Amino acid sequence: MNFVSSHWGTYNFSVDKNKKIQLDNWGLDSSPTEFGLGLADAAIDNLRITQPHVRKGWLNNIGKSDGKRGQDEFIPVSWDEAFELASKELLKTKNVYGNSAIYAGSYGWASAGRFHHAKSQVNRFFNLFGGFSSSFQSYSYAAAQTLLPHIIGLDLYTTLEEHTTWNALSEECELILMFGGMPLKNSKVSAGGVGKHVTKLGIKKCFDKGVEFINISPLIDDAPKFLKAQQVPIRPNTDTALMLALAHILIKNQSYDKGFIEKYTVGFDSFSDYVQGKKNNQECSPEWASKITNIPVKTIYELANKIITKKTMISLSWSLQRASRGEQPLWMGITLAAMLGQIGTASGGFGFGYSSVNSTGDSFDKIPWQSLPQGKNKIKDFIPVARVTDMLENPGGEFDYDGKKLTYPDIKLIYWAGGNPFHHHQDLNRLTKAWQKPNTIIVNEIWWNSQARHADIIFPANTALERNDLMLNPRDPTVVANKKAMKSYKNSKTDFEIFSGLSKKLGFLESFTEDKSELDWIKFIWNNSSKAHQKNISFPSFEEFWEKGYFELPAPKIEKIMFNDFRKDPINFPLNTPSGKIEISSETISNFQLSDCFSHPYWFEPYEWLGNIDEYPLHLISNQPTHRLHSQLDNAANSQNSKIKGKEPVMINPSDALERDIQDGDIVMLFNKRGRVLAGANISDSVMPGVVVLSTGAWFDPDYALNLERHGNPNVLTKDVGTSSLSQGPTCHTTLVQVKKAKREEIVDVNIFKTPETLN
Ligand SMILES: Nc1nc2c(c(=O)[nH]1)N[C@H]1C(S)=C(S)[C@@H](COP(=O)(O)OP(=O)(O)OC[C@H]3O[C@@H](n4cnc5c(=O)[nH]c(N)nc54)[C@H](O)[C@@H]3O)O[C@H]1N2
Ligand SMILES: Nc1nc2c(c(=O)[nH]1)N[C@H]1C(S)=C(S)[C@@H](COP(=O)(O)OP(=O)(O)OC[C@H]3O[C@@H](n4cnc5c(=O)[nH]c(N)nc54)[C@H](O)[C@@H]3O)O[C@H]1N2
Ligand SMILES: [Mo]
Repeated sequence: MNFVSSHWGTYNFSVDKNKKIQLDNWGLDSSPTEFGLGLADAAIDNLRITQPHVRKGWLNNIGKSDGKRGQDEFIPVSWDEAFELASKELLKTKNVYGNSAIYAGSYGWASAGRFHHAKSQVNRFFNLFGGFSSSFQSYSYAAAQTLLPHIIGLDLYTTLEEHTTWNALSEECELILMFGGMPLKNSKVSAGGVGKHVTKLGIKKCFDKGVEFINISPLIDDAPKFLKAQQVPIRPNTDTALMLALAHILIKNQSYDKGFIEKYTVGFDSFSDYVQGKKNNQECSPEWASKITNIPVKTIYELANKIITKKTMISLSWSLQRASRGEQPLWMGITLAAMLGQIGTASGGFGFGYSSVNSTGDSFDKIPWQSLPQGKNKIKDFIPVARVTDMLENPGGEFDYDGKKLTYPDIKLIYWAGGNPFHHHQDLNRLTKAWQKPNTIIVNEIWWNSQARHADIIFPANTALERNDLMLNPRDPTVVANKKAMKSYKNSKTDFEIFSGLSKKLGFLESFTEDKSELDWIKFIWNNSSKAHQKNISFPSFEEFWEKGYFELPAPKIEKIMFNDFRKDPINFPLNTPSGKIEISSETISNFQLSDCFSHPYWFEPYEWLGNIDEYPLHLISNQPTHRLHSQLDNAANSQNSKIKGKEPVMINPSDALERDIQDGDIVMLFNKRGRVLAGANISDSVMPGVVVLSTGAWFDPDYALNLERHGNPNVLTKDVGTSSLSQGPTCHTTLVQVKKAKREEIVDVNIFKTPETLN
């Protein structure tokens, strides 16, 4: 069978009589992702970059910044010319400033596929070139990545892989308290690819077996409708206060699990003193929390009563920690789960990211598959990934990270492949200014999105339809043979071919390719993976696998229960924390002496929130989009059909709309001191009053002269400041805005979907 695999699912492809690629849902996937079918059209649309391009201003003044990135014209050049220009700049930067002046952190999801994974290709190329300044952590869960090792002794990825499965939960759990919900739209994707979508089945199984769900979220849609979940609207970014009040009730009633706390945790007493207001602080009473969260005191008591009487799972969505002091809700959620005493059983405990992606809660044995060998980076400079603007603005500047003082490298050249900072980064008006500083910016990109339009040299990359690859996601039990459906569109190339061309110019082609073709590499990855695991799994030969198109790993023999060993035997299976236990208070973090993350969970006021409003009275949630993956496929049918008069929809509560004389379908302007954005009004009481939802991922479409974003990209409005000096994660979910109906003369058409004119 012919398959193409992607982060959003696996599809069959065929070629119709006009030689057009047709994608169809895979019959074995019970919840396929509709928007993925749009890749067939997007792969041949007029926004594809058809050959290498160089920015005019840069070419006139090679290797110098002229402040015109994002507002200049492009000149098409041959591959040889583009390789020549790029390799000369790479060499010059290396020789004059050293490899640390090259930033190839290149964050982003790119495409599924183990071999063509763009970041692996970037790493392999730059490690052979002598190294690069890199990025560390993810936009998704940076605060968790730093915090979890301190408090539960597991890194983030292991934590996710260890999650108690839906199957196990459905048997024993009675109540799931969903902080941030379990939006099914988010379970459509998983980094590295999806075989079968299982989250909906998993949640449904729990529901069918009688598990009760409560949705604590500003947005009703965060809970699948069939759950009929109780809705508890909460002011964004105040979950920690609610959980502290629940802890307060448990402490006052003496109804927390003292045996569990004593045996499996450290530092409870100090935390308990804080909750009771014995640390020169306000008591974290339900009345106190009600004022912060806007949840009635009565509801808080009812919630406490439920979690005391039922076997409860505290489920936290990843979104909670992409916010100011994002470490706290996670730490507090784990603390609350510890007080309920079910960690290590299938009755409850805590979950982090059930339904944030497809894989969490799935039943699979993790297999550490072979990846593309990438070598070692000799350059030690790195940044926490979301500190990219700070780095560009402040070369040589000092910053805090996980108890250390580090220094920003001085970046002269940026290379990016497979990510879109003009989608993912906060405060884009700040980024676009800082982006002018380096001498040269090179990107491999597929479409004429803002990422391409803000570069100096553009190498046109191709899509998953144009390559052979292997979908080999360690967190998905299906392995897929991604077969090439069409030849490279116009003059585009694979990232592997692009880096091969560059390494040839730079004299290390042989080390880069090892004389292996695309298919040789795929066989190498398959053969090494299957050889390493043949003791436990009987693999078909590569040829059989390739012919059939997929391979399903055997179902695991036991259902995973997170921390089950630790619970059964904490002496022989201690956690990898200094105490060997769950750290409700962490001496390590306390010793860092930070002003924005203390020794135990703590309520910090966010830098912007509904409890303290001035000019901008609405909280903006820029959640993950339903109809695309971030900015990917925004140019395809599903996402385009969801627009309102060409703009990204913003969800507004009827009372907020009425106050502003906004009708459904109006073009509105969202603004704050960081920027102005046009969007289309979608009036709905799914969202609570005081909150607006503008999903992330509309292609950034700035009108620089008007200081206006024409399309609906929320990152013009978000603030670019770290979660805390501990993790330095992104805080996109902490943003206040004002919204008004746009005047006729303020409405400007979207321009980003028009093919730019290039200078021939
Ligand atoms: N406001 C706000 N901002 C957010 C978030 C939020 O919740 N709110 N979420 C954040 C999160 S969690 C994340 S993970 C980030 C995601 O941010 P990104 O991962 O950067 O977003 P994508 O749109 O997936 O960008 C991938 C880019 O790679 C290109 N591409 C795809 N395949 C290939 C390939 O094979 N080769 C090459 N060379 N290019 C390819 C695509 O065209 C696209 O431009 O966004 C973050 N930003
Ligand atoms: N279809 C689709 N699915 C995706 C993605 C995509 O682009 N498209 N992106 C993927 C990626 S990279 C990631 S990291 C995951 C992210 O997964 P999440 O972080 O879980 O996703 P979000 O959509 O940002 O947030 C989920 C919900 O949390 C609620 N929320 C936000 N802030 C708060 C708060 O302070 N308190 C409470 N209680 N609720 C809050 C919002 O209403 C929001 O709808 O999604 C993945 N799934
Ligand atoms: Mo993410």
